Amino acid sequence: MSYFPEIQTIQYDGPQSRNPLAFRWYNPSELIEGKSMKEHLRFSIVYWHTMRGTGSDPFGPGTAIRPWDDGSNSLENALRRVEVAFEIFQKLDAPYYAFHDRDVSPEGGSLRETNANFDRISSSLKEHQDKTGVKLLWGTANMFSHPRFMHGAATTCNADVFAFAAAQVKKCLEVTQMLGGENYVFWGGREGYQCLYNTDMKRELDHLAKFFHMAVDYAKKIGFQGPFLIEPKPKEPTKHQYDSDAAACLNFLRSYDLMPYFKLNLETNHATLAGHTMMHELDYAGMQGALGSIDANTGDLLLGWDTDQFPTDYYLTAQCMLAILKHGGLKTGGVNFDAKVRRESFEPIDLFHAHVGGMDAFARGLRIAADIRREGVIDQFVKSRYRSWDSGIGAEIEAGKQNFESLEAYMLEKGEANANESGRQEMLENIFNRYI
Ligand code: XUL
Ligand code: CO
Repeated sequence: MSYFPEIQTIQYDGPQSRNPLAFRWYNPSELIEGKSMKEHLRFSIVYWHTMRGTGSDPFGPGTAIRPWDDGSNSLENALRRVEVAFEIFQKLDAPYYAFHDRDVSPEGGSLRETNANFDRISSSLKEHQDKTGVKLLWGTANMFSHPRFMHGAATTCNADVFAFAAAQVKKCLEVTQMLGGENYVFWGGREGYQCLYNTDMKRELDHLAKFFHMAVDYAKKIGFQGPFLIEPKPKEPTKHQYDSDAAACLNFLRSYDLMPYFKLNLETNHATLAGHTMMHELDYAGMQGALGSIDANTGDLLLGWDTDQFPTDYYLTAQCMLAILKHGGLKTGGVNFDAKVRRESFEPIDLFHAHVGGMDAFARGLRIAADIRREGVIDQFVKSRYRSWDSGIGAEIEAGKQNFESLEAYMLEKGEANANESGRQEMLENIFNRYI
């Protein structure tokens, strides 16, 4: 049975295509820098927005029409969603998907019942994966929606809630492994604070680290190979999120000896909420060997919250792909569309338009980034800009052969530093434009 009989599997149709449901740039088997576009981009569709998003906002209920969903919490409804989801994944030719435990399976009256629901649904997910070849990019536990997590999950003041969260992650890790998930993600939705007057920050962060070490120990025990990924985000829902940006996450991970087990899952809209560009976050994580995966979306510069829009801007996607290629590409990670259709785009077909556009924008970004790298003009400029470090005094400083006294002697002798050169920002921005 098909839920979208009028939609065929989306095909590559070339840049001249006028078919809104065709790829103009994403040609999965085409080689770029010796690797297929499919392997570079590793597209993934999220269960939460695509299958569970209703279009509700703080001012009104959902608007989305989803004929297959009866709105109930029943297992039958959840199982029907699995069928629909895999038809969407397949028709979009997306190799991966990602979920929170509670997106796919309903919470029961007790943890035991909740876990039984999850077992039932995950065996259906497994069947559908096997049948279609669609794979799980990552799993994660939703430890932010249920009221029990009001004070946090791993950083809660309530030890019992910590225990509940541990049990939940244990189960979700087992299911992720059973489904062949290639990563496991932590986004600390409630791991932060609203007010320091009532918060023991040190204790909360110690507990967060303890929680992650328990996850590492359990992963080792069951043989889960994939990296853990932390997803930085500075605000929403709490006033201060502990995992606020790439630098804060890496500082935390390093302080608590967690660096070997964790990488980052960077999200564009989270980067902008943190006051950074996505390119900055990617480059920062990449230079520390911690670039794991990306949640591909975009914010709205006129709105100060996490709007999770589909990415359509070639500058943005080219910058992302340039940074990703620079750091060796996505290994176990992927381009995961943590993005939702607008409340006004309430018809099922909008889900297809949204993903086709996002996939094509990233494919175009990959092509642009590869063109920029092939000609190497920007790389050469950067290399030349730092050439004073390649020999002479610069090379000696880098090699640790100089100190304050020797540098003072050097400068006293010389009298003045060599002249500066222009940073040529405008020229470089113009050069970037050549490839767009
Ligand atoms: C929240 C967000 C999450 C994570 C997974 O802003 O991005 O959906 O991606 O928990
Ligand atoms: Co996300």
